[in-house]
Amino acid sequence: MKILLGKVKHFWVEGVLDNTIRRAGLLELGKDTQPEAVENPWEAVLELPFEGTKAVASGKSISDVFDDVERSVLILGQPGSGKTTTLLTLVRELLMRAERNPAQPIPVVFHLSSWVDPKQSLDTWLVDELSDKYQIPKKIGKDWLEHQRLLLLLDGLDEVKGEHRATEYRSLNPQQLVPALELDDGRVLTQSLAICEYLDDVHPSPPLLPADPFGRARVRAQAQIVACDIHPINNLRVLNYLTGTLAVSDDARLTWYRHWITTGFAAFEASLDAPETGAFCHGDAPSLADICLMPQVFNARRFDCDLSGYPKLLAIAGRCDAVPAFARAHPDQQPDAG
Ligand SMILES: N[C@@H](CCC(=O)N[C@@H](CS)C(=O)NCC(=O)O)C(=O)O
Repeated sequence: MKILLGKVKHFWVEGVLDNTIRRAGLLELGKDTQPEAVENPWEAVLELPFEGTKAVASGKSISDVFDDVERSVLILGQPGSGKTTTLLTLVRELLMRAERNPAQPIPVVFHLSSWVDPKQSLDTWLVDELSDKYQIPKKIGKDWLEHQRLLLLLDGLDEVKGEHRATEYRSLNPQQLVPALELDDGRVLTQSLAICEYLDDVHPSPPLLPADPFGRARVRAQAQIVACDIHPINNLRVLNYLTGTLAVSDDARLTWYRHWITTGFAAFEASLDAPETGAFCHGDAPSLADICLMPQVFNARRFDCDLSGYPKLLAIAGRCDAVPAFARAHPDQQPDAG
């Protein structure tokens, strides 16, 4: 482990980072100093799940920020804006920690540009890189990865081909659609309704479906108005097919979108005119029906659909908005959702 630490330090910190800083220093000669431009050279803003965007306190070290975000961070910026320098500054601080305390994982830098074989999994590529670039025997590299002895720092994400990312995901979901749920044992489930029912089976409290057969069928029917009759025909690939292959205008595409939302919502609103409706779609607790309804209300608002004809549906959406679990699942709180 000490040898690996030395290699990371020698190559990345002394070889790349220190040289970059030296070169930047030379280029700066003869220029005015602008302390405000370098006060936080690596990042000014953090996006945290559940908390949205936050300014980074000035003077805070990147390793402290890294700890604050539970050691999982994606550094974003335009090409040339200093992502690699930021990453390597983090490496330097983490190396110092690992030198002081051998129980700390060793930070290791990998450059994703060499991950070119679409059939190769990320794990296999990491083991190969540890062997090729750091001369760590594959058996040992695999063991360190499995036992989380390494802190993986991946540079060059922009250079990974979309095709490769797609191929990786295809192994999880051959349909190439989200969501896919990978279980702890590696098995994968797809299709959101199937995933929700699975989660309901394994975490029965609070229930997503009522106990009585009629109630279960009613909630499933409401969920399916959205999941089977609105969503599939308004999905991104369908919209792209309309404007791409069929050369439909943007206006016509919007008309299409709004038409299927309002047709579905009219049916949903009618379904709420029933004694089983309570504060939520079925009774007084959220169910699978509310879970399916809410993202569609978000979509409808995003596409400026006129929702004035669906007062019951909107009242329920307002109550869902006040439930913390819905707030946490809101698309604004999902930085990786495109
Ligand atoms: N019936 C599938 C549909 C999945 C689906 O279409 N997901 C959307 C995101 S909500 C997607 O991946 N769209 C990408 C596309 O249309 O290309 C399910 O319920 O899981």
